[in-house]
Amino acid sequence: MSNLTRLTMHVPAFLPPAMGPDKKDDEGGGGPNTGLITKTRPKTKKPSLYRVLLLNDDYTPMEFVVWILQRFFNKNQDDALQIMLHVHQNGVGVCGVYSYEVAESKVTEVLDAARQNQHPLQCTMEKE
Ligand code: TYC
Repeated sequence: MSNLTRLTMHVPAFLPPAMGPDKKDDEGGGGPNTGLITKTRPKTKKPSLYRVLLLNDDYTPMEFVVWILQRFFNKNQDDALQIMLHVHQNGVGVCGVYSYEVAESKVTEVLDAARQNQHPLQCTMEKE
């Protein structure tokens, strides 16, 4: 815990109605001049991100992998070709980085398309 966090922990979230009639509190909540300090920090937790990975195999045609990258990962022809060749040469490569729900959906779409076309292409996700 940071020293700043330790210090601010002792500041109560709500203070008693000690303000004079003409002092402004933060609007919202109970309306103006209720005496309640209603300034809050909205909780804005960033979603965790997940890399969607393509795995190499010996059978899936290169053109199919390039099509997958264009169709599901919005890559242009050049980027798709580069990523496909990277996977072909290194065994694995990143197609994109997404929230959990979107990454999961991309993996499902790729696996469904591969299965429909009888290719053994594998796709998975990992936390960034
Ligand atoms: N290695 C495959 C071939 O030579 C091509 C390929 C590339 C397959 C990327 C899968 O994720 C992959 N036809």
